[in-house]
Amino acid sequence: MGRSGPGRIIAIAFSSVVVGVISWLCYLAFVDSADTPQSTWRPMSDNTHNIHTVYEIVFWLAAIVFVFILILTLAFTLMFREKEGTTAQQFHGNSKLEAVLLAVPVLIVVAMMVPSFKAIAQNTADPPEGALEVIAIGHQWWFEFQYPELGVTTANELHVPVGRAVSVKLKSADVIHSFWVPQLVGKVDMMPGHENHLWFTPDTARDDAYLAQCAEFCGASHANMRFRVFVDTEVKFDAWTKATLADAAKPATDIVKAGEQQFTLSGCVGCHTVQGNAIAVGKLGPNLTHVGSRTTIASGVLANTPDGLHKWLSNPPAVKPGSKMPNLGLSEDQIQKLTAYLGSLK
Ligand code: HEC
Ligand SMILES: [Cu+2]
Repeated sequence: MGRSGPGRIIAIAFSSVVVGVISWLCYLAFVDSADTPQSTWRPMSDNTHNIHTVYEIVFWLAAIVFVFILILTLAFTLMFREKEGTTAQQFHGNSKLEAVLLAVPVLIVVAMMVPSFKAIAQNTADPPEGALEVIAIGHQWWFEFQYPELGVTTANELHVPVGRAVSVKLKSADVIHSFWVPQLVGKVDMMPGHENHLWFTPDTARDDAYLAQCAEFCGASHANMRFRVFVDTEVKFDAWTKATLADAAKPATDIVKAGEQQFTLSGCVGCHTVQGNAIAVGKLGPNLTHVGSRTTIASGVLANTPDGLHKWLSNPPAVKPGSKMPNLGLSEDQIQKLTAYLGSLK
């Protein structure tokens, strides 16, 4: 049998210190990651608060079990190791211990189950009256957003007002995608031929976007399928809605005018809609009516700058493998004109 008295105390103390150091290092790594833009430890809506409450309970219960089991494993290894004069022995039949070993895990499971069921009920309940309706459609590899109530269609950047519930219908134009905004809501699959739903009420308006992405493998550029959610003040959201409903800006300079012509000549109009341009009614790619007012292009992969546009137009599949926008073999001159035109579409 194992050693007694001081030997045991030393073994337990030593194990506690070792496990304490390991846990502390884990904790430091965790604290470091908690403030990253997609960290679920910073919930910013009712939906993610509900999820986070469960997550925290499970996390800390698991942390206690982790530390406790690790200390015992290490301490017992030291205490009951074979030494000269001692031999290992088995014992069995300790009803009290067995009862405890059964009761504790059951209590832990119940402690996780009750809040889980509550959160599931809250997050899958019907959205509140007066929620803003949005239809989100997953495409390989970008997101389309329609607001039926406002008559707005846009892509890759979702604007919502703070404090109002947003009810999202999820669809797909091709394969299965998944809608995930770690700090606001998710994740729920976007299925072809089947409509899913989710809703959330963002609680904090801010200028920085909430980063989001497809969370279901959907092909070559799945990792390049991101989107951004802007939670605006009511005033800002109304201004955005108004600006987005308006037709595209009319060309004001020669190069922009040349760009608009190039947009037709290069066949861009067949895949892209530009509201106010009677022949630009394509639906295969994102609506470009106000592309100039988005912060990024190609579903969050490039900054929306002349450089970014240049890179995209030079060779889309080089930026996003498998891109459904082909390399159109544009000349430098054509790219310059198109970049000026797209930049003017505020
Ligand atoms: C065959 C259809 C097709 C044609 C033709 C086409 N595009 Fe696209 N375009 C797409 C698709 C699809 C995307 C989305 C790609 C992605 O993000 O994966 C896209 C994305 C874009 C974007 C980024 C939009 C955003 O909000 O992220 C711009 C800008 C753009 N196209 C401009 C053009 C221009 C300019 C032309 C003409 C020279 C053109 N496209 C021709 C299909 C097309
Ligand atoms: Cu995906």
